Amino acid sequence: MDTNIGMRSELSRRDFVKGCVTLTAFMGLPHALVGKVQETAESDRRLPVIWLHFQECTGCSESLLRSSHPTIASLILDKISLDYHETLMAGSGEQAEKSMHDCITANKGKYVLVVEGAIPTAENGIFCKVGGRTAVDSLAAAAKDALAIISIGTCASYGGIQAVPPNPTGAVGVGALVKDKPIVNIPGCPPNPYAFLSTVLYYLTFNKLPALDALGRPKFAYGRRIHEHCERRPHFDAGRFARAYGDEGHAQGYCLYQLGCKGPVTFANCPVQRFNDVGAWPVSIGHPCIGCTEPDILFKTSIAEKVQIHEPTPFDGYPPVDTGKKGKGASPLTTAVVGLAAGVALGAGAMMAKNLPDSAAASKDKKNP
Ligand code: FSX
Ligand code: SF4
Ligand code: F3S
Repeated sequence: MDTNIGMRSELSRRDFVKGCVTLTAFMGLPHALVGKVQETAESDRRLPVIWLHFQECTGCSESLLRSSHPTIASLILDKISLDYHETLMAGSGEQAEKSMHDCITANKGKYVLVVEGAIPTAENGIFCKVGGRTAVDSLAAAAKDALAIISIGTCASYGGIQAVPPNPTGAVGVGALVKDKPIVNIPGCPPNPYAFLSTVLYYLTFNKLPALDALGRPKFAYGRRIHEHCERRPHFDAGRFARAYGDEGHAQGYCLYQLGCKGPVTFANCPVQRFNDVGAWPVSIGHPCIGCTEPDILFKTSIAEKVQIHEPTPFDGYPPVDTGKKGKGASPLTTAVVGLAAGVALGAGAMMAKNLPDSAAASKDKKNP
């Protein structure tokens, strides 16, 4: 199946270079590497991809198809040869099965397996069968000769909604079953498509997978907490909160912490990368982050439940503080504390301390000189 939905040749040179610059920055790479990324984007090399679907809502594929930034999407989709994708391919039945078999045989050790959805393991895996095979068997067969696996979405990464207790189908993520292949998790329900697309481009550019965190997520996309770069953070630090949907604070765009926002404990780049290229992300439209990239939070903690903040992290939008010592700017934490202190000076910080859970308030007090 050909996925050349937007050929590079259709892009102006200017848009092409602009797309390469954006992607280089998105991958957290220095500007000096733009040329290398550009070289990859211009090469004829394409990565064979087999894409399996198990227990899920297909939102991850939907989100990828809706990547509405034509320059960037076309730059990367041009680099993928999507040889098997159960919901997009025109073929079905035996023809589809043959297509997967042919791709595996022709590309042994050279294709990337993308898995979308959780894998049910209870009762010999009978809860999900495709082509007469259980998801457990299909995954094992396609994983065997794969170069690497990308688990797209929280379902494939950690089990997602299917794995919520009591988890009747015994749903698990790919990493619980496949132990002998490199696995990159791209969680989110659904994830930002550019985290997936950039992982593919990173591999094609450097011939290796990007650095991962302890939960198997690319650090370039999941290296920081939402709370560190949320546009409502100055309201948090100043103690201005929405306390009910539709109240004055909500209408004013105040911090959503009191409504259960999980931003302080959720690692993702949503406030920076945003969705659908229209500048929106959950918090910007007034809904608390529900921690959709976190295996122990999504659907396991009530949306309204307030999180404990054990490690207060600074907002990256504050300007550096001049300490008067040459060459030694203040640490980012200091800038956060200064921001917090400003709130206290205005009397708002006291309100915040009163309304935060005890440990959060204590933790902030401890850091506050
Ligand atoms: Fe899961 Fe993908 Fe949530 Fe859906 O298919 S991560 S249910 S939005 O999108 O796997
Ligand atoms: Fe933003 Fe949520 Fe943090 Fe408030 S608690 S600053 S809304 S991430
Ligand atoms: Fe998910 Fe929170 Fe981002 S809910 S989409 S990680 S803002």
